[in-house]
Amino acid sequence: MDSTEQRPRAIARAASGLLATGLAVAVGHAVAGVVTPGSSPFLAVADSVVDRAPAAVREVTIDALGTADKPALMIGLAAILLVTGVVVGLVERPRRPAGSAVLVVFGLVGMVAALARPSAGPLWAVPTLLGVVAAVVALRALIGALFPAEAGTRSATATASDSGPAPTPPPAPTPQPGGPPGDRPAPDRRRFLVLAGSAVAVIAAAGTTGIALTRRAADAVAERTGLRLPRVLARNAAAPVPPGVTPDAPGVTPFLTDNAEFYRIDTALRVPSLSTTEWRLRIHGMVEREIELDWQTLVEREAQDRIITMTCVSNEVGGDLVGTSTWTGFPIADLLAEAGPLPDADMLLSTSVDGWTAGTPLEALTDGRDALLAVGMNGEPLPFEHGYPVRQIVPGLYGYVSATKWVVDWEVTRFDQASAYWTDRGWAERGPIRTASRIDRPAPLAELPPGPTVVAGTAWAQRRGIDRVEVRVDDGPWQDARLAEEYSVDTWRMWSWVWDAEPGLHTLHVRATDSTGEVQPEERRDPVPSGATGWHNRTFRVATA
Ligand SMILES: Nc1nc2c(c(=O)[nH]1)N[C@H]1C(S)=C(S)[C@@H](COP(=O)(O)O)O[C@H]1N2
Ligand SMILES: [Mo]
Repeated sequence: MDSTEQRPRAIARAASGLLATGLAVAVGHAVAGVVTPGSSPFLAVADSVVDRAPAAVREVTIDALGTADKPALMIGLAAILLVTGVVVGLVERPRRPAGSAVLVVFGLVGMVAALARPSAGPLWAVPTLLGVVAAVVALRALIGALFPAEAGTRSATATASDSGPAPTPPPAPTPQPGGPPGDRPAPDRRRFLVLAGSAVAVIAAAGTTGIALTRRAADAVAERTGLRLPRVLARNAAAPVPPGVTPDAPGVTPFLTDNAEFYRIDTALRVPSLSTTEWRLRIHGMVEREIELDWQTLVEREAQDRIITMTCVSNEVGGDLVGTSTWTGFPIADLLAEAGPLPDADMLLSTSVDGWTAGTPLEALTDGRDALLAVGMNGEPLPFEHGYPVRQIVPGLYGYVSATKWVVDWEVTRFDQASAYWTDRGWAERGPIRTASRIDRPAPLAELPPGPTVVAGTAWAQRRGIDRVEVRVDDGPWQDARLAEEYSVDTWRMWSWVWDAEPGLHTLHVRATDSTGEVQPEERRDPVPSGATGWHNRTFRVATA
């Protein structure tokens, strides 16, 4: 039995691989719980399998397994991980980190899956990255304890005695499966057991933390999936969108922005998981009556659909922090009226469940515009990133002074008594949206054939509306672009212009005029403190005929 005393048993090596793989999953899951639950490598891979499975396969599995298809998928993935863990442990050697390489490859798969999720950002790579780092460190340490001579972790009693080619100095024994054990040192059992015990402890701690942190989010996801938006009566529907709101040319920006394409701006490192059952809105401060709304008392009111273009104050000239959506919600003016703001109040300080605040002029919320406490976006419950379950939408004001997502508190107050998140950081107290225009096609640096080319884009001046868009080639005269139909003064207005492109390098400029007759100023100013100004331009090379 000498040989089994001396050589690390396969079971110990397999256990090392399993522990390392377990660490990758547990640490990844726990970090994801902190960053954002969907970024858990395990969940991300499961979700992408579900998304990518051909519809037929999906239906067959759902038929065969009923509603258990998701658990079945999880069990399948867990089985793959178990087998992988065993293999990882069996192939790893101190001098030949093949098992570590397998872990890295699996990590890459997890990372790609996480980054490819619809709402992913760069942070979504972090959980997998940390999980794999933890796994490789643990695997190297465990296997090092099992092969102390190779790992060079022991004194040199046996390092020089092995035969065979020794590619790198100092010479060390080369493992020879099936060959005689030789006199390599025994596995360092104590060290191995201590390491394995620590790994088990970390897996247990990280696993339970990860599950606890992601469960809330998973519950909210399940709730959102099953949620029905309040019904909108015909009299509260949005005016239909006529086809004329977009120019009749391929590749133009759509009038309505898909939820997945809609820009996202917030300070939340972790998207809040707030359920409708937890949600409350307290209305207090300078009011006649304090009110507390919950989901039920909110949605029993008459809901409206409104199409509104939102814009971020940080949008650079030509930038894409702007989008148009059909919002389902409840008039903020009515809710405020129930509380009865006192006559000298002039600000609504709204607070998000994550502590972010916005200060909105009460006037903008009560002057008859479609300021909404919104629960739906393009016919769906709000996506989590866009404020599930409840947010504000106020036409004509930049998001930082109006569009509080995950909103839970309204304090009626005064501008001389309160300030909000971005105004505390130097941005303007009031944030009316500036007139802006943008060239969207052709794409930047496009190579164009000479002759007629459709140039197209969008322009916005919420609350005022766009009356004119002009285009200029190089230093030529300003020429009127063709305006698409206006949907409302609160939405962007598309434009197009047919350019008889001549060979050479050309720069196109665009500028808009709002309905008050004010032309966009040429002067370039930064977004800080109250929104960028200046004319957008694009340069194209037109080929010779
Ligand atoms: N809770 C919270 N709400 C917020 C923000 C935020 O950081 N936190 N950012 C605001 C800003 S600056 C903008 S432009 C809009 C963007 O909304 P969107 O991400 O749904 O496009 O949300 C606003 N609401
Ligand atoms: Mo913003």
